[in-house]
Amino acid sequence: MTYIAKPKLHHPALTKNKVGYTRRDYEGAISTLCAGCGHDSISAAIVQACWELDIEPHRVAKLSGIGCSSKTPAYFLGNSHGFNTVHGRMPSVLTGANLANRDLIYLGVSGDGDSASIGLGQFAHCIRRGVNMVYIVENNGVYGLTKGQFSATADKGSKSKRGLANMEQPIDMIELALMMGATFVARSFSGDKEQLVPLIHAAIAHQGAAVLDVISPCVAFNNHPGSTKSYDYVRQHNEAVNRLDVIEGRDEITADYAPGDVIDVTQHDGSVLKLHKLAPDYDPTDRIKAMNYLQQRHAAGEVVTGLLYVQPKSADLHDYLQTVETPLNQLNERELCPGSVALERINAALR
Ligand SMILES: Cc1ncc(C[n+]2csc(CCOP(=O)(O)OP(=O)(O)O)c2C)c(N)n1
Ligand code: SF4
Ligand SMILES: [Mg+2]
Repeated sequence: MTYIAKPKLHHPALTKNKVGYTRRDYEGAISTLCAGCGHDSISAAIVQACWELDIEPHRVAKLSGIGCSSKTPAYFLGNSHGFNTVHGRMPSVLTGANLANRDLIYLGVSGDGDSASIGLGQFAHCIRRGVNMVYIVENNGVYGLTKGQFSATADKGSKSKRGLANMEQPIDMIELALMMGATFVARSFSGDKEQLVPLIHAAIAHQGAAVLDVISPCVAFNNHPGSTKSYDYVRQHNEAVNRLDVIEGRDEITADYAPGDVIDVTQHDGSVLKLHKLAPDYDPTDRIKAMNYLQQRHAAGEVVTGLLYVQPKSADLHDYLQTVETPLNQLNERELCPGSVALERINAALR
């Protein structure tokens, strides 16, 4: 059974957000993933972030490919739009949907197999096009759904459950996202909700391609000694460069920071990212330095997490294509069809 609906009845005393929904209104069906799977914690973080952001569920479109990770949209935002695509093809379906209706919030959820193997080209191209989306890679280093083969993000030398060492070079989704021009890039850990929820907040508020690589241990096939994607390994090697508070235009700033400890980044929608620095020299607005830093720390066996890069004055695919403000799917026939006189003029110009 892959889809078990939750009871519809809610306790009348549940707290509602500003748009009148309880947290439960952002949940989905009961998860059928293995107990302890990191992906379930990411679903819970998405529910939390959308509820806290007062997003009306019908304003979100969640899209995924194939894999345990790609099954998770069934387990959150049960009242949102959803599209489960063919393996590795989520980015192109998301791009098409975004072009047709720019008014929705696009949430792409994928796995390291879905995005770093069969869907690698799609991953790269939707980022370089600047599609306005939050792209979450639920990264466990294996193909969980097909019983734990190494994926392309598995570190060289890391061990499989049966003790075999991976001999191939890993693909780092963050470095690739930076190289492809993503304007918001972050890494987190499914076991660190305090870090993950604000990052999802900030990524949703960001206009442009936002990529979140979330290390999400697979308890069935990749949570043993020798794995670099296990709960123990990530807890022991997690090097967070910053902690994030997202201050919405309407929120009061309550956090107290020592001067010089915090970088303020104002995003397109007016939200302010208050980045509490943990690595004093890390500058999340310098793409090249971020890439160098990530490579150095990765070579030392560390998992760098936090908001790794943000371009505050970002643009998206609609800006590049200069599309109209009205979503294309709301234009009427008169607006879409210029008429025979205009067509004749265009044809004449081409003769
Ligand atoms: C075209 C195609 N090729 C191969 C498969 C088999 N397959 C299903 S899921 C998967 C990989 C899933 O790995 P990942 O995206 O990392 O998800 P996880 O299960 O680890 O969350 C593969 C290879 C498929 N379903 N379709
Ligand atoms: S096989 Fe792994 S990835 Fe799939 S549900 Fe189980 S723990 Fe999660
Ligand atoms: Mg995987």
